[in-house]
Amino acid sequence: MTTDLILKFADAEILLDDAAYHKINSQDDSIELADSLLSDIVQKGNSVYLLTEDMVEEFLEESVPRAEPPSQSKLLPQDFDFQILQDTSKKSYTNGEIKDFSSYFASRYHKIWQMLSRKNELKNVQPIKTAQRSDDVVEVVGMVNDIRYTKKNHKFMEIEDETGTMSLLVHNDNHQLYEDAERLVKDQVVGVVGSRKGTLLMASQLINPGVPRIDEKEMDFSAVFLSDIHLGSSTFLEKAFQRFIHWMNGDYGDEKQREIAADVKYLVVAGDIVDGIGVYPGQDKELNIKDIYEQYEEAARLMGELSDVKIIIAPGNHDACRLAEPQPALPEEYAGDLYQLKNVEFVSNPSLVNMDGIKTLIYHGRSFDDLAMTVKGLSHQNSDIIMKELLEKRHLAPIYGERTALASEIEDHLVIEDVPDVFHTGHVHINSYKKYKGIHLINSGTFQSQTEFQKIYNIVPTCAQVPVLSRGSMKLLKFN
Ligand code: D5M
Ligand code: FE
Ligand code: ZN
Repeated sequence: MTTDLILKFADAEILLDDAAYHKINSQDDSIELADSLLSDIVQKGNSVYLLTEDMVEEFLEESVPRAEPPSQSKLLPQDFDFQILQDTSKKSYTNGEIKDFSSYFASRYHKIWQMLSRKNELKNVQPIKTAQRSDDVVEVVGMVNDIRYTKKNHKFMEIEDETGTMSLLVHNDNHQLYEDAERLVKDQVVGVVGSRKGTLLMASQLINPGVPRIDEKEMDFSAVFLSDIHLGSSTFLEKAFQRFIHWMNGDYGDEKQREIAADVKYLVVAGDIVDGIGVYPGQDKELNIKDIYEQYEEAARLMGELSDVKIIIAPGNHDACRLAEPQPALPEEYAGDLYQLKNVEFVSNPSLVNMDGIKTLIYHGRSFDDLAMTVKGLSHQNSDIIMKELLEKRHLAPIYGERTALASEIEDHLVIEDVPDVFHTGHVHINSYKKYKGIHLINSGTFQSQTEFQKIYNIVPTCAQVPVLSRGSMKLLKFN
């Protein structure tokens, strides 16, 4: 045995000093250790001729399998079929300056024109300038400009394309059409069939790009949806959130709930992870954590307890991000500790991700404020109807220049180009769910109780209720 060891090293022309020899010899598996030591030396290309005890110790330390750090997932990386399909974080070329205005709108127009021109009703679509000279029935695609009512309460608006503008009249006798027209908003791109009377177009059909009915996908896992955690706020429901974390880890809930937890593979967070600072006047008084870095440190501490799920985080209007949409992913500068977690993916708002075949469109939902204000019948309480409307319009924030700051990029990234399986939003702090044409429309509510601001606006949040898409069916888990 002893000679075997010395011979092994002698063969490799390496001398062992006494201490090193004793160190190796004292190990249970001294021969195997000698072999791996020698192959390590060869592998590293070291020209070692004298092996000391220090070197043996160093090798032993290196080769001891380390305890897995908690953030490393039990699931191997290859167990996740995850891709970020659309992310604008690195595609933002402008600082939102006015000179890019025209290319931004041209991009919006052309993307939606592409979708509309494939419709049967718009087979003979013409540029507005040509339509102005055509007889009788015309088909055009225009951006809605100016919406008004005539004295007799007909709807009157202007539509525009790159070639010209046209006035559009929707008669209130035509109830269905009038209802459709009531859902039109400024800056949206719409298809119109109508008959031309001079410079006026009498609409007979208004056509949205819409979405086709999609087939439901097989799902052998669960995905959890969160938003509006508002960490750092004095109204953040910490105890409820702890219960949620415990449930995720299999330590909370009845048997059925724990079964669901065991299936969870993805956790998607659609913005407002923290309450932020200086988001509204007097916010200071409503903050428990008044430092933005500390707010994200706390987020990392809580998220860090989740080990075997992939966490996808998009920002919201309270996060430390550019406010104008598309919002790039959370900057590492602010959320450094979250970036240390190996199982977190950072995406822009909006973004599209693939989670094992389930295409998920993530959007915080700032534009809901504008739509709720503008369109009759839309409100914060029924964001599912707003989501349906946005899908029909194929745009996440059609109204330009209201509360939703939009960056005038060269390209309009808020057009919904791909039809998702899941459309996940937040912002309104009120849960909603609807399945529309096979698409799961999810609003994931909040972990923040009613704020002073919300009291004034009579917004009553639904708190600590977490939607889980469990093997294709929706479950709402309550932690309050
Ligand atoms: O939004 C929290 C809640 O407040 C949510 O229901 C939307 C609503 N909200 C936020 N800003 C406005 C404005 N400007 N008008 C009307 N309603 C609003 P959060 O993003 O968490 O502050
Ligand atoms: Fe929020
Ligand atoms: Zn928000």
